[in-house]
Amino acid sequence: MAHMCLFMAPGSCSTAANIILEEVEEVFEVAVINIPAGENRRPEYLAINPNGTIPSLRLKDGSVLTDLISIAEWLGRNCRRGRYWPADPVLQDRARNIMRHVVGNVHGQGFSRIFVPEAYSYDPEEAAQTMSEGRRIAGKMLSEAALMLDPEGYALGAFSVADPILFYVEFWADMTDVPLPPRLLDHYRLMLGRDAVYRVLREEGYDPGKLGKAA
Ligand SMILES: N[C@@H](CCC(=O)N[C@@H](CS)C(=O)NCC(=O)O)C(=O)O
Repeated sequence: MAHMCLFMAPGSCSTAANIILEEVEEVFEVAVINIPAGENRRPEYLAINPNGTIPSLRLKDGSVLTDLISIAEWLGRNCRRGRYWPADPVLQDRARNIMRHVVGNVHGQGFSRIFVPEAYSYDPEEAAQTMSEGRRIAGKMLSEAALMLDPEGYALGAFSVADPILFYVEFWADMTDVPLPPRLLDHYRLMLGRDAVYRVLREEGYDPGKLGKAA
């Protein structure tokens, strides 16, 4: 049977899916999609994921998951006997709320404005203003995220798939000098200490030793 295949771009939100696949110890293939070159809008990729977004995860049976949160939850539930997806419905609810807040608000409202200001205005002169608005929103949404976590350690106490989801926006904050609230800086550093995170960052072209320094 074929291995799973992750369609990804280094340093993008697919880093979270890459980390989860490593954490659950799945053997998987990687297909790099070059977003600046428009590969995500080519017919070959749209046939895999009609949204043209990454990540996508092709499962062993050939079916494809096209949404980061679905990918995280599916891997958490179905790999390593579900050890990284909580059994308690209240914790599942918290995990989904954290993941939705990260993807929809921290990323979708904040970092998207920083990384793709042109998606918000056709006027190039407005780009700087859009990016600065993105930094403000990302900071506010990160502060809200901090309140959703357990007081210390991983987001839900024990490690779960919600943690790599939180990690990718903490990583982006580090890369763009958006200050992290203390609770998230602690979480980010905890994640940087995990072997799977170290391996994925190296594979994606980053030096983990240089990360997590900002106070
Ligand atoms: N709702 C999607 C959004 C993922 C997303 O925004 N991915 C970005 C990269 S971080 C992307 O594919 N951007 C290219 C585009 O939207 O054209 C998900 O959660 O999987």
